[in-house]
Amino acid sequence: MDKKTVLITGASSGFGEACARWYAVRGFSLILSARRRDRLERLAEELGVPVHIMQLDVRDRKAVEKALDGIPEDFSSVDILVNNAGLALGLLPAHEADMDDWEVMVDTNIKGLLYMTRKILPGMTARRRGHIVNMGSVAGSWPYPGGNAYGATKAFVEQFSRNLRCDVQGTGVRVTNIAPGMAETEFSLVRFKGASEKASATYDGVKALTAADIADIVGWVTLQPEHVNINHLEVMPTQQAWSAFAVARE
Ligand code: NDP
Ligand code: 8X3
Repeated sequence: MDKKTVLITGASSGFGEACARWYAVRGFSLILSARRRDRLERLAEELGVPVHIMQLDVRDRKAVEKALDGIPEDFSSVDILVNNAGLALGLLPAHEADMDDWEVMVDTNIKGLLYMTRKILPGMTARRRGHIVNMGSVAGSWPYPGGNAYGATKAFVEQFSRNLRCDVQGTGVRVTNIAPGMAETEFSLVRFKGASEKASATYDGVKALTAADIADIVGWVTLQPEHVNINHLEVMPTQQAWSAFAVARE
């Protein structure tokens, strides 16, 4: 197999950073993107493989297009796109939720993922190879109180991934939706807007998934033989499962 190039969004933390480490150990060239350039630079220094940094807010369509048009020649054939940048904001019921939070989630988890995909995909179909890994969530399939807009953005990611597969069928391009459950990263710190005690309480008494667990899965999915497409992969900590229907009794 030729040396490949992986573009990872949200590489400054959590799953994205762990994916960068996973691919670097295996000698891949990396394009790492996030808003926090300092973190990307520190990570790049550690990795020991060619890295192109793109400081980018995925919500900014023009910035995404400019950054992707400006990828240096050595990195320009993206073999794997890990559409990972994303977030949840808040856990309030829909009738109390903050509209600004909803907009940020839609703009990041849905529109940002669309901007990246639409720019990268034509190169993949032209080369007749490539793999798009979208970071969904269990929240995209399973409802929970306060999951409202966040879960809906991840349901979008799941269905968009399936629809993408239909469109690229016959081109050799693969598409996978990864749907993790509870994983301890900066996710809850972001969701609870810096309230660190509340964030860490999310994981009390649970051996949650780690970012490295998810990176192993993303890496494994993309290193399958080219005739194998994993469509959807859901993973939870062993201690997490679904719950019964809730009934509001009189
Ligand atoms: P982290 O908060 O640790 O990482 C999120 C990453 O997304 C950061 O690198 C952040 O970088 C980046 N990001 C957020 N907003 C933007 C933006 N507007 N533009 C560019 N980059 C952005 O969380 P996780 O690693 O846990 O989350 C990664 C993905 O996994 C998300 O899509 C999340 O929804 C999903 N997920 C997480 C689960 C969990 O329990 N942890 C479970 C299921 C799915 P920066 O702030 O520097 O821009
Ligand atoms: C993150 C997992 O259960 O907090 O997508 O929504 S959950």
